[in-house]
Amino acid sequence: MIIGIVCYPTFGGSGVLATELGIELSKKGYEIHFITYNQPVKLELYSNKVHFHEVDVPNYPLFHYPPYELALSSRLVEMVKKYKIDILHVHYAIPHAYAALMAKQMLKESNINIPVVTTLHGTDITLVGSNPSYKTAVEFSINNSDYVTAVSKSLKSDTLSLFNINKSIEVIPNFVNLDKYHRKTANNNLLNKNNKIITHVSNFRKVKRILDVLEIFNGIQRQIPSKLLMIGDGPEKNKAEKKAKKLGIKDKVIFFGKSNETNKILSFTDLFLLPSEIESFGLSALEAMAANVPVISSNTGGIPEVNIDNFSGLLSDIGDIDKMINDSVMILSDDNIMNKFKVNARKRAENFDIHKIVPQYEKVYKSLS
Ligand code: GMT
Repeated sequence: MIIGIVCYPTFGGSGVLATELGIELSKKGYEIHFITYNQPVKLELYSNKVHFHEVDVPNYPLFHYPPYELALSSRLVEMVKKYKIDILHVHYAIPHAYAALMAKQMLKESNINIPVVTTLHGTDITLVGSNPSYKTAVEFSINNSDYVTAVSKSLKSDTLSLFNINKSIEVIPNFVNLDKYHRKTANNNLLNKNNKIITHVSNFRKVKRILDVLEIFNGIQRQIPSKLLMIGDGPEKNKAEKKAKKLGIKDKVIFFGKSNETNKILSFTDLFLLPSEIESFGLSALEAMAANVPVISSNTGGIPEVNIDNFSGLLSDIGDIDKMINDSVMILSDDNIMNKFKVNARKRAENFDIHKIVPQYEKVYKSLS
């Protein structure tokens, strides 16, 4: 089967997930065509089963906003015809599902009926998608896709309550490739072995509550020698750097920027922080758990479907910084407790093993072909 995958080519969870999905499908014999504006960051074109086709968006002085969805839908039509693509799987509704449906319409003129699978990831529904400027188009795109999946029960329920949906939505949770995550035995040169390592990974957007991450770490480091590793980049990074300075913990916080090697950083991490306001799933928490790292998170959206309270980590109300500090210190200060959480975190992550979840997508493709 030949599958076209449309996603954001960035470090965001939906792009990472779509890329890992394509790579895994190619290993299983599918021919995969990624169609997007840049080569996805996690994509290595090492196999003749994986292809990347760039979407070029020519600019023109008249355009205040270059029309990406127009260029994408045209490119999709061209690629479906050229490579005889059987199915388009689009990740993140805006504008991918809309562009794929336009391509589907155009292809009908050539008597090609291409099924469109849309996977909803999170803010395409909860934040951006439900904005009145986009809502009608997003609702149309969901209702007219041939198959719709959501990455958590919580996201499915948000979709049904925010939009007028007449389509069934299947929950297919995100997955992790457990083989990529191992504990590192040797100490990293960067870090003094007496320090506990606390890590946060995100796109540093407001919903991630980055300032809470720093407040929580501040509380931890007062009681336990530790360092905070901040992985990622985004609009709140400047504020976060200023906050670290203001709290007097600048020398204990390392901003790494975007990294393709989070698995290596997680391999020597002791605790992961994810105090988000909104989170449909929390792929970064799952990746931490795969590396035996307990997760201190907020109890919001799909997080409790991933991080089980008092098992793989501890959950708190959004913004309950004091509880998150106390929970972190409780885990970090007792080796027995820490080891129990570490083992449980990996055990919990095994439920989301790539080899268990990808067959669920294959079943969807087969039902449409
Ligand atoms: O909104 C984002 O933070 C980015 C977005 C993405 O597309 O990368 O993340 C969403 O999708 C991820 C993959 O399914 C989920 O793990 C994240 O929880 C979700 N983010 C939010 O809901 C805020």
